[in-house]
Amino acid sequence: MNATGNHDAPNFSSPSRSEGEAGRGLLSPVETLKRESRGLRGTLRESLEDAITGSLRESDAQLLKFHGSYQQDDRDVREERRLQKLEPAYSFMIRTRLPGGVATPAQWLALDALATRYGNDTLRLTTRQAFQIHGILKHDLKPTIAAINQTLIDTIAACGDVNRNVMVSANPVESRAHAKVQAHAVALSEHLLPHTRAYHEIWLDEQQVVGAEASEPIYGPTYLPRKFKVGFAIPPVNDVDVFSQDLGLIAIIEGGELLGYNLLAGGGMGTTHGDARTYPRLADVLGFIRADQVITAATAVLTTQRDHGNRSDRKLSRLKYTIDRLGLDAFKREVEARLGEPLQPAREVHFDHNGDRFGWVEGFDGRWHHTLRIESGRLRDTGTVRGLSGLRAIAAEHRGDFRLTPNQNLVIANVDAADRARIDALLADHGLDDQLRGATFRRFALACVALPTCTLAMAEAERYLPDILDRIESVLIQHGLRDEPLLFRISGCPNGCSRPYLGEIALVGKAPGRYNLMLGADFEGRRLNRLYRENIDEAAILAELDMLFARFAAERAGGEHFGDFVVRTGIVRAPVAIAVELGA
Ligand code: SRM
Ligand code: SF4
Repeated sequence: MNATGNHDAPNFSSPSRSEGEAGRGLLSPVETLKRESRGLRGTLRESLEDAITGSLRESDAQLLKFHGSYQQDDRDVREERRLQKLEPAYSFMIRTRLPGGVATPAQWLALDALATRYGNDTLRLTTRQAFQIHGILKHDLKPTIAAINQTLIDTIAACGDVNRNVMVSANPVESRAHAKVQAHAVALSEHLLPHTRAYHEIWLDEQQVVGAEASEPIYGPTYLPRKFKVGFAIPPVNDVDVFSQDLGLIAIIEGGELLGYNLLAGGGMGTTHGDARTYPRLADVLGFIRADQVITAATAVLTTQRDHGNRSDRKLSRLKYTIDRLGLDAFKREVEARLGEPLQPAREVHFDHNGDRFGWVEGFDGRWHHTLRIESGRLRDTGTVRGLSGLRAIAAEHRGDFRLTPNQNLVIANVDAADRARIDALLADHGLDDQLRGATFRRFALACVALPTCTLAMAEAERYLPDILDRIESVLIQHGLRDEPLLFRISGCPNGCSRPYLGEIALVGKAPGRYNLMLGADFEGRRLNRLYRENIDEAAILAELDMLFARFAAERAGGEHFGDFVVRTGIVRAPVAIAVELGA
């Protein structure tokens, strides 16, 4: 074993040259790993059976992601354990695949039971409408994944260089077309699943069929160069932040009928501090497709990225960089060639906001939907707020379903009018009836997981959110801005899991207690923010916000949003807006 307690493993930081990738230089080591993994099997079985360590071989930890799980360790005790010459306190996070975030009460109850039995007594709702369970020990991974599958949810391709969880606008309130969009998302998610049976063999004890290793009709032997994300938006709500997706589809609905979608490509948030080659980017509008073209058009975009994406430098391998390298016109021509016909001109659309709408709303069919604010998407029982128990009690009686929102909140959906009072009572019993208290900006706040589980975190996010919200709230109140809707997002590193570059105010972790302060996105998810102050601590953040809120309160024009204000007044340089006016 090496110093971290892992088995001796290939060195994943040094690239190797491989055949068949002419013109792209050295292949990243992950490419070789995928190619040689025998359809994502690797030596995962052997790694799981090794009782000497709580970790997996490094190569298997990489492959595990394609099966929907990450190896992590408790970073709070990492140093202490190192001094004691103990291996890190390893555990695993499991992420579900859950297109559109729709789950039945039975599925909710099963996941809750697993989080309590094998996990850390919390359920985490993610920014991509999935569940995460943290803190699973190696020997419990297989029973947990098997049990998730028994609920008819799986974790295939929830992580890894494949299509990830497909997002859909969460609230089925206004539109009859919502169900059709949701069905498209499910169909696309299924269509883009890897074909390997590795998952079924390793976690569900399916017998391996001889010769079944090789065939991946869509992905090929090395899958995608990097993760690939799809989101379906239903205007006027841009809750999925459609411009941040590798592939965005904006539903075009007329007279209640779904006509098709505007097709977008090339969004992405992740950056690396100090590496100017990396940047957040908004997706470009490619054109309009008919509803019956969803699968072919999405496959055309995905396979263009498969064949043209950068496979040597993983920092530059997302679709956004491929488009910028090829040029948008060339990229679009390639997609059209694969689609077999030209894209039609994009249709005009309008978005109002990219947040959630809270409380009860009646849907078009007379059923009711209650959107519940869940801070950072973390459900746990603490003191008077018993989120896990409360939702368990509701799931035990609920006859509709649940919808996880892209903003880490939860819709208790499809409730009969007669059942509303009972749900309200259960929410109150568990301290969940007061989640919208305080200044308005609190309800829009997003925080990524960060410490202690995220291996990449440079600073706190989720655990810091309650404190920083309290402090920013005091400053807002001093300036009479208590009721100001304002998008605040925080992430523990520049990877951007809370989509911070679309926050009107965002903190991006640099080091413990230090953040980059970003300003100037809009309220609809159509404009990126800009760096305003680099690497500052809490005192400096609050001092800056104090000064900015004072100016905003005094100088704002009409009902102007804060993000628009800082751009109009030149406090930050005008960020890159959505360049193409949709439909123009
Ligand atoms: Fe993320 C990696 C958590 C949404 C960009 N993300 C991670 C990992 C797995 C860290 C790791 O690689 O070891 C984090 C696990 C933390 C933990 O302990 O749970 C992690 N990402 C999350 C979640 C749970 C954040 C949350 O608070 O909800 C979200 C899970 C989504 C899901 O259900 O699938 C999550 N991640 C996002 C988003 C937002 C989105 O997709 O809408 C982004 C920005 C959009 C994008 O991809 O451009 C995002 N995560 C990243 C990146 C940067 C990718 C890049 O292009 O550079 C990484 C690091 C990487 O891939 O190397 C990353
Ligand atoms: Fe971890 Fe960084 Fe993502 Fe936060 S933004 S969850 S710190 S990878």
